[in-house]
Amino acid sequence: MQLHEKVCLIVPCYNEASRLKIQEFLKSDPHIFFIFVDDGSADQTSQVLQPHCNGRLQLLKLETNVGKAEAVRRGILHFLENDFFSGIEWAGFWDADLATPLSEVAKFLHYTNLYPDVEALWGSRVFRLGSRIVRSQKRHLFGRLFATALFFLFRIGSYDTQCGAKLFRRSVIHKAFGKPFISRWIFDIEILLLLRDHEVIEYPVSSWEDVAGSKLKITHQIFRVFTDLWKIKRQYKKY
Ligand SMILES: Nc1nc2c(ncn2[C@@H]2O[C@H](COP(=O)(O)OP(=O)(O)OP(=O)(O)O)[C@@H](O)[C@H]2O)c(=O)[nH]1
Ligand SMILES: [Mg+2]
Repeated sequence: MQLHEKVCLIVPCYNEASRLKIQEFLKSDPHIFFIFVDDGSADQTSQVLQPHCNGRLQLLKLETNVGKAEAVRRGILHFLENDFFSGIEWAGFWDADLATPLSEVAKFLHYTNLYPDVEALWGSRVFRLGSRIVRSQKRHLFGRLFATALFFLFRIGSYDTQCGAKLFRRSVIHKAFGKPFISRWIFDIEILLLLRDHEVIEYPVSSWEDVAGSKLKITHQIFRVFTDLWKIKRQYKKY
């Protein structure tokens, strides 16, 4: 499937030098633009990216590590503030490991034919006939428990809030990304709460594969996730 309009993807990168499949980005549909955000990596991430970043691929280098949420937000603000991207209607974020392949971008946008007023397209890892989702049982189970908890806590009826592939229409970007997030990893929930009155559609990705080298150890982050949930619940009361 081919793309018929331009889209800009923010790719947060933290110590991704050995995982970045730079050729995949280079050979992707020319309608896709990339802003790689090197989030204070201690490895060669910037050196790997730099030689390729001049037009369609760009590099934003942060001196210190600020976490995925803030790195994505800085990349999105760069998109909004830079005239180079002014003709692009859709922007979003995409995990650097390409667990969601770039061939999915066109399929995401194809959804706008079904939902012409949609303002955010939310990748979702649904096991279904016709999809290929390769994910560990532990992570799948954690995801189901998490989604259930979110429904009870916030009445959010999303199947999967945490897939690292999401697109937003320019009109909602400021509302979603204008202010720093409270949480480091589960900022996706904050976005859903901020966009509660907007049309957000879950797109069940047709391909997703867990890529080795994850920086997120669920067992290490679980306490952080719970405290962030509590902070979000308190802060976003009015939503
Ligand atoms: N900016 C920033 N990005 C990070 C950090 N840790 C991870 N990332 C990026 O966040 C994205 C997702 O990280 P992964 O390590 O692939 O996370 P994961 O455990 O695979 O998560 P799932 O794909 O949801 O299972 C990648 O693009 C990482 O480079 C961090 O501390 N800061
Ligand atoms: Mg990953």
